[in-house]
Amino acid sequence: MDRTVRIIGAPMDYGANRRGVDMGPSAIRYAGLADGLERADVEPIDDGDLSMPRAEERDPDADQPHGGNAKFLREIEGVCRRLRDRVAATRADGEFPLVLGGDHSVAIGSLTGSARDVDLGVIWFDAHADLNTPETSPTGNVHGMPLAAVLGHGAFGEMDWAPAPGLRESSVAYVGLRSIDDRERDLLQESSLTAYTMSDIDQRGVSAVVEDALAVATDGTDGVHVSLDLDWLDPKTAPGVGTPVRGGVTYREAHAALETLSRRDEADGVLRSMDVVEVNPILDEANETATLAAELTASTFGKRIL
Ligand code: HAR
Ligand code: MN
Ligand code: MN
Ligand code: MN
Repeated sequence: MDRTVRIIGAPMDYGANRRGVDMGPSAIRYAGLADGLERADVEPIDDGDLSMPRAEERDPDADQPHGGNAKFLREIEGVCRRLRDRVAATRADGEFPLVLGGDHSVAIGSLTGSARDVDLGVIWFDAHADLNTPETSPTGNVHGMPLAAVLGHGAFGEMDWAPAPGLRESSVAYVGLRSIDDRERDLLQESSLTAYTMSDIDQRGVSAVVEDALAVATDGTDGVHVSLDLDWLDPKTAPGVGTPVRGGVTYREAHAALETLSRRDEADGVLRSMDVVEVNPILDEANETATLAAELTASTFGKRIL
């Protein structure tokens, strides 16, 4: 076994506009995640799920820190702080944290945990830029805001611990964007983030684009966090997501992308943490999207056809 991967379930749905994504961790485990990792010669250790606070009445605006446009921010802040500490402790033990969402707001915890005491590069596979702030968000859903929170944009109330010194915009690369809100686009264009859209993939092929994303995320950093939002894929392939956007990558393109990461990782061990998010088995038939999530994770760790 090359390495130990510690699976941390984060069944969070507070950042999304619908229930069901909280069942992501069980659905991905049920789809054979551990077997796939073993086939990739990785030793999986399952840490179970983080506990989630109960929101009895589920009033998104109840008693929120700034009464701002960020639903359930108080609950999300608490969960992400605990997740950050679990991820940081896992890295400190020399293990690889694999966070299973839950909605994409969990990335606030995984990124800040992985960036503790190091400079972190990030590759963000997503249809969406997730760069809204409470001020710009058209929905108030925090899963559309995690990168703003960790990069220090916007007012996130008690989550003012999120901007991590080791996370710089110039070390973050998006792959596969195709749905960006107007004010979010302004933020993105003013930033030093690198964004590869679906058009870049159309023109250059996914492997070349991922090579470039790796160059951005490894330049001057100590390692790379991979954030895989399943809505990066085309909804025909991954229907079980809350916010599908047509025109995403195919099944083969997705595997090719993650195999590109794994080949680089085999050469120089650049990957240090990962999250797999936005799987909503309620919106799915036959657990297709979770199965895909498990397969793509195994590809990231080096599972090959032969
Ligand atoms: N940009 C939209 C918003 O802010 C939609 C965001 C989200 N969905 C996600 N994240 N799944 O990638 O509400
Ligand atoms: Mn996302
Ligand atoms: Mn998305
Ligand atoms: Mn405050």
